[in-house]
Amino acid sequence: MTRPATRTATRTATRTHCPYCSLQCGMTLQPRGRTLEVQPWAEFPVNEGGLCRKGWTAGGLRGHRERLTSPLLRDRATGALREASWDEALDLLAGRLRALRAEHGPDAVAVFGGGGLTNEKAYQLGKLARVALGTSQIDYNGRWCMSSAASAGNRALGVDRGLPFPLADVEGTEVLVLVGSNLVETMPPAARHLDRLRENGGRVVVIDPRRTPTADRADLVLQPVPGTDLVLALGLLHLLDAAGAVDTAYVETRTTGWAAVKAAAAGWWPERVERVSGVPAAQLRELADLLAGAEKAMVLTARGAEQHAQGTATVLAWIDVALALGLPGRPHSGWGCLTGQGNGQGGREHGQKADQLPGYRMIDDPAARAHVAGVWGVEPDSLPGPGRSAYELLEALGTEDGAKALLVFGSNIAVSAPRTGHVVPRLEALDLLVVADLVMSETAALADVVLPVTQWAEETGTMTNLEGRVVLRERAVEPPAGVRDELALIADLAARVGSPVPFSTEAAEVFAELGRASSGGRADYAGIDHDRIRREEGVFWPCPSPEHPGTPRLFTERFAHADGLARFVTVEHAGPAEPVDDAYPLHLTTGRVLAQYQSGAQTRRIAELPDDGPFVELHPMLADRIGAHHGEPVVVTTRRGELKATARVVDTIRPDTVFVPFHWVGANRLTHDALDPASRMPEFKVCACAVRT
Ligand SMILES: Nc1nc2c(c(=O)[nH]1)N[C@H]1C(S)=C(S)[C@@H](COP(=O)(O)OP(=O)(O)OC[C@H]3O[C@@H](n4cnc5c(=O)[nH]c(N)nc54)[C@H](O)[C@@H]3O)O[C@H]1N2
Ligand SMILES: Nc1nc2c(c(=O)[nH]1)N[C@H]1C(S)=C(S)[C@@H](COP(=O)(O)OP(=O)(O)OC[C@H]3O[C@@H](n4cnc5c(=O)[nH]c(N)nc54)[C@H](O)[C@@H]3O)O[C@H]1N2
Ligand code: SF4
Ligand SMILES: [Mo]
Repeated sequence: MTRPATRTATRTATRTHCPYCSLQCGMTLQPRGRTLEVQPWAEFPVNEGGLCRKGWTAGGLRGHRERLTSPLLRDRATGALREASWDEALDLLAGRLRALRAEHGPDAVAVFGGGGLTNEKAYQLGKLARVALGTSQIDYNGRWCMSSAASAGNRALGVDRGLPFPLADVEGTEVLVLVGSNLVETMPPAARHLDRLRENGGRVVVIDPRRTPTADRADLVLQPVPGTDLVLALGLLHLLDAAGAVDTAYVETRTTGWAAVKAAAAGWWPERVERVSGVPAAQLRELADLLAGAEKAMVLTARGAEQHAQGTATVLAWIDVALALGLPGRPHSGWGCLTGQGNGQGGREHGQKADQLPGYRMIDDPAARAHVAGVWGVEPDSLPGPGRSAYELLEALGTEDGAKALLVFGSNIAVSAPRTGHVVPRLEALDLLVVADLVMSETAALADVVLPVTQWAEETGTMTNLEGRVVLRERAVEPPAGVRDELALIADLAARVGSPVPFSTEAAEVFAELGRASSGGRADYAGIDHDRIRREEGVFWPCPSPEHPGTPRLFTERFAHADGLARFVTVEHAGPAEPVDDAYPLHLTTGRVLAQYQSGAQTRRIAELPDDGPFVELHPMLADRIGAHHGEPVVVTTRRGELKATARVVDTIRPDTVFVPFHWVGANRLTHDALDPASRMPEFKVCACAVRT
């Protein structure tokens, strides 16, 4: 037998991918005693051996003293968590789940998943909910991530895949517009592609209320008031149309709906855009000129534009810009979304989302139900219908018609959910909270049952990166004693709650089943298997058969709607759900810093990563007005709560806006829970606040 291509010369070194973000940087792991040494994997095309600080230090959770290594049960008498055997924990858990289901019906049990889980885990979790528990109540943290881009992509282009081209394609474009992305800090190795784009003579444009390290690499920086990106897009459409820069041949042959968008954009002349967005009309004209003069251009949106109550509309407006210029499907051109979590893409395709079955099939579609039920070996009628979106699911917990038990796999809700002051009491109101995690996250600390599971280097599974490239994470080391493989845990739990069908525990087998379930669906993985990924270093979906080469680039001939045409969608600006006023005169926005990941559950435990939060970024003019000093505490308040944090006085932020990273407990006590009507995305990126010393 030939040695698999992904093995390196050293027998114990394993080629795999980073445990964190959607870039899924290739890396090589070398076990060293109790830790894991991370080494480059130079040939992997997305990062070419480069990693960010989080990637280089990712081995630190291996053998970490805070790693969970025994199931824990909450002792009713003392209220404290105590160690238990796996059998005791799972027996108790299954017994209580069965009892709750018998008393209140199957929807009494809810499941909350994560975009960091492998495709195999995400698929099994959806099956656990729909088949073993029979509940409709499942959703996941990806709803808070790229759901607005997903709903906009589906609506306009007929499919939802983060990037419709390999990331390296950006190097060949002439103008790259980043709308609400701080790529240099959130996907640092991707910065090499920006640098090459500029070396090739291309321009980078960054739209962000803060002048970020990404903006430092840009040729043009627009700093809008948070929540006004939609208006910028309408203003651009206005200018492009007036300049005769609309690609009429493309619009006529490949799209529908332009006339209505053109009419709507007519009302958004640059000075009106400036009044709403704060972006000088001259800057908008400069951007319009850049785009009008380019053959090839790309618009990439990220959370800054998407995490709004108008997130879907905002992305649609930017897709309108891309379509007007005839970009999607053209080489080195188009619109894409920079997805976030390691498996943000695959995690939403295979059944964790409240309204979806594997393969990106809709759960209310009878043909989709029949197909997936066939693969699962159950009756289509036995499958529940659509459930609630992430925030709505949490908001209903413990209420009359909400779930009484919640199983959390791969999310630290107590920190990362919007309006945690409202969500944490919902978690506390549950009869039963179960958390599977690697560490005692803030959510696990609230649980009645804590289940310690394997992490990335201790298990095999696939991830789908931001490009739609399915990659393989290989098991590199044995898990610590006491920790359970998560696929085995899900299978065991399914059996104990009386699943009518068995669950496989082998990742390759689960992936093959996922392939069958996805076959013929929008995200078709049927032609992909673990060995093929090893040989080809990633395969792009859709890939319907083993002979199919995979699809690195979408839309070259047609869009994914039945008629092959893209849809212009007319949208109107409504503004943030909570406008500023005299009591709360500032815009609060939230986001990330380079050295921390998400709720911080993992990265705050890595000693080499700076843990210097929480902090509040504010402009010197604002600091002067309220008497705040750099490095000293300030208090941020909103109608929902307050946070005391260290002031960082920086002239890179708008004077009317403050920024708080959400990696530390408390940021989300402040955030608003307004949801986008289509995607159910919470408005993480803007609400009204006040700051005092
Ligand atoms: N270091 C690090 N990297 C990560 C993560 C992490 O936690 N830490 N998480 C990963 C995940 S899950 C995700 S989703 C991605 C997110 O990646 P990004 O979207 O790049 O990250 P954010 O910091 O959330 O937001 C990006 C920028 O949006 C800006 N912004 C705020 N409000 C607005 C607005 O109204 N309009 C515009 N145009 N911009 C606005 C913020 O100032 C911020 O600089 O990062 C991934 N990579
Ligand atoms: N204010 C504000 N809030 C936000 C955002 C924002 O920009 N601003 N962004 C939102 C976005 S984009 C996202 S993606 C969410 C993310 O927020 P969370 O869902 O809280 O993300 P993580 O901190 O990555 O949580 C993952 C948890 O799962 C554990 N874990 C890791 N791997 C595994 C595994 O394989 N199995 C199991 N069972 N557990 C595992 C980790 O230890 C950690 O406790 O936050 C959202 N919240
Ligand atoms: S950019 Fe993302 S995938 Fe790459 S090393 Fe950093 S966290 Fe890991
Ligand atoms: Mo995310």
